[in-house]
Amino acid sequence: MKVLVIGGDGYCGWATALHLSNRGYDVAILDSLARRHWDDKLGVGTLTPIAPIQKRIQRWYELTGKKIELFIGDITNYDFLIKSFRKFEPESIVHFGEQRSAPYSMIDREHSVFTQVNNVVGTLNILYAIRDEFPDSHLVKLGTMGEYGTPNIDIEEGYIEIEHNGRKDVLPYPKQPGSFYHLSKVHDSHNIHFACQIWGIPATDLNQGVVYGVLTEETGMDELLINRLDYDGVFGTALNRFCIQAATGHPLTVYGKGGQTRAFLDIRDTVRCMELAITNPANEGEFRVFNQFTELFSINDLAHMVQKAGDTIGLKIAVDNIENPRVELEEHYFNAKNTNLLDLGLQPHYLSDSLLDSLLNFATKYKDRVDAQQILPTVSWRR
Ligand code: NAD
Ligand code: USQ
Repeated sequence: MKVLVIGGDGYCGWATALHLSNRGYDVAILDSLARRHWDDKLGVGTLTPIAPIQKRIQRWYELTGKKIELFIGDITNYDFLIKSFRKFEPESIVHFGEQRSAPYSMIDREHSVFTQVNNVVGTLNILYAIRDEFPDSHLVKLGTMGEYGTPNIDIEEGYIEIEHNGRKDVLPYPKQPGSFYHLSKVHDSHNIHFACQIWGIPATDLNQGVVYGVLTEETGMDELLINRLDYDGVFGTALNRFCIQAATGHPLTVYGKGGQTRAFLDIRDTVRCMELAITNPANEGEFRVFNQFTELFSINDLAHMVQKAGDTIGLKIAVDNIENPRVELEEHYFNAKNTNLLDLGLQPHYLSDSLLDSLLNFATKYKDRVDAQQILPTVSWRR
C-alpha cells in the first residue's frame, strides 16, 4: 500500500514513516520543514540532535534498502499539494502536518492566526485533493484528546447518544478545547466530517493523547535516525520537560495544583495505531473517530513517576508548583474511552516501563545540550 506521511519530518511522522517502511508499505514523506524554522525563530531546539531529512532518509536506505520518496513543500499551497499527490498516487494519507503547540498558538494574534490558517487550510486542501482526484484514498488525520476539554462526564469516542425532549440522536461529542491550537483541531474535525458526508470520503480522526518517548524499533537503529525530544516552554510537553529538568537538577515545573489530567501513549503505540488505522480503513463516507491513548495521568502523577524513576539512577528531584501560565481546570473529573484501537489489536506499552529507557536516559545522555533559558514557561494565556 502507498502511504503518504504528511508531516513526516516531525516527531510522530518520522517514527511512523520508518515503521511503515520497515513493514513493507511504500512510503513517501511530505513536509515543509517549517517546524525546524519555527524552532530557529524562537531560539529553541530538540535535545536530541536530529539530522536533516535528506540524510535521515539516505541513512534509512543504506541500512534497510528501503526507499522513502520526499516532497518538500507546504500543504497550504494547493498547487504543490496536488502535484505531489499526482506523482505519488497515495492510497492512504496520514496527516500529521500541522502546528501542534498550544503555547505557540497563544503567543499573540499573529501566532493564533498562523496556527489556524496553517492547520485548517492545509486540511481543507487535502480534502479537496481527495475529492477531485483521489476519491478512494483513506484520510487518517491526527486530532487530539484536547478537543474534548475536561467535561464532568465520561468522554466517548467521537460521538454521544443524547436524549432531548423525548427524542434521541447520536451526535458529535461536545468540544471544549483549551487553546487556539486545540480549537484548530476541532475546526478540522468539523470540516472532515462535513466532507465525508457530502463527498463520501473515508476518513479516520485519531484523537491522540500526549505522546512520549524517543525510541521506536526503527529510530533506535542508528544515531542519524534519532527522533526529536522537545523540552522548551513552547514545544516541550510536561513529561519531556520534567525529564530534562530532572537530569539538569531543576525542580519540576508543575503548573498550578497539578491535578490537570490528560491521556498519554508511547510513541511505539502511536506508530502501531497508525498501521492499525490504515490496514482497517473507514468505509466510504464514514467519519470514524478513535481516541488514541493508552493511559491517563495527572500532572502530579507524572512528577511522582519521574521522581521515582530518577531515584533509581541517583537523581534527587524537587517539585515546584509554579503559577499556571494557562487558563485551565487544575482539579477535575477526566475519564475517556479508548476501546476502538484496543479492539483492533493494539497492545499498549506502559509509561512505568519506558520512562527510564525512552526518556530519562536520553535526558541524562544529552543534558549538556540543554539551554537553561528554555526551562521556564514563556507564554501566558492571560491578557
Ligand atoms: P511536529 O511539529 O514534530 O511535526 C509536525 C510536522 O508537520 C513538522 O515536521 C512540520 O514541518 C510539518 N508541517 C507543519 N505544517 C505544515 C504544512 N503546512 N505543510 C507541510 N508540513 C507541515 O509535531 P508532532 O508532535 O509530530 O505532531 C504531529 C501531529 O500529531 C500534529 O497534527 C499534532 O497536532 C498531533 N498530535 C501530537 C501529539 C504529541 O504529543 N506530539 C499528541 C496529539 C496529537
Ligand atoms: N504542564 C505543566 N508543566 C509544564 C508543562 C505543562 O504542568 O512544564 C501542564 C499544562 O498546564 C497542561 C498539561 O501539562 O495542563 C499538558 O500540557 P503539555 O504541554 O504536556 O501538552 P499539551 O499542551 O496538551 O499539548 C500536547 C501536544 C499537542 C497534543 C496534546 C494532546 O503538544 O500537540 O495535541 O498534547 S492532548 O493534551 O491530549 O490534547
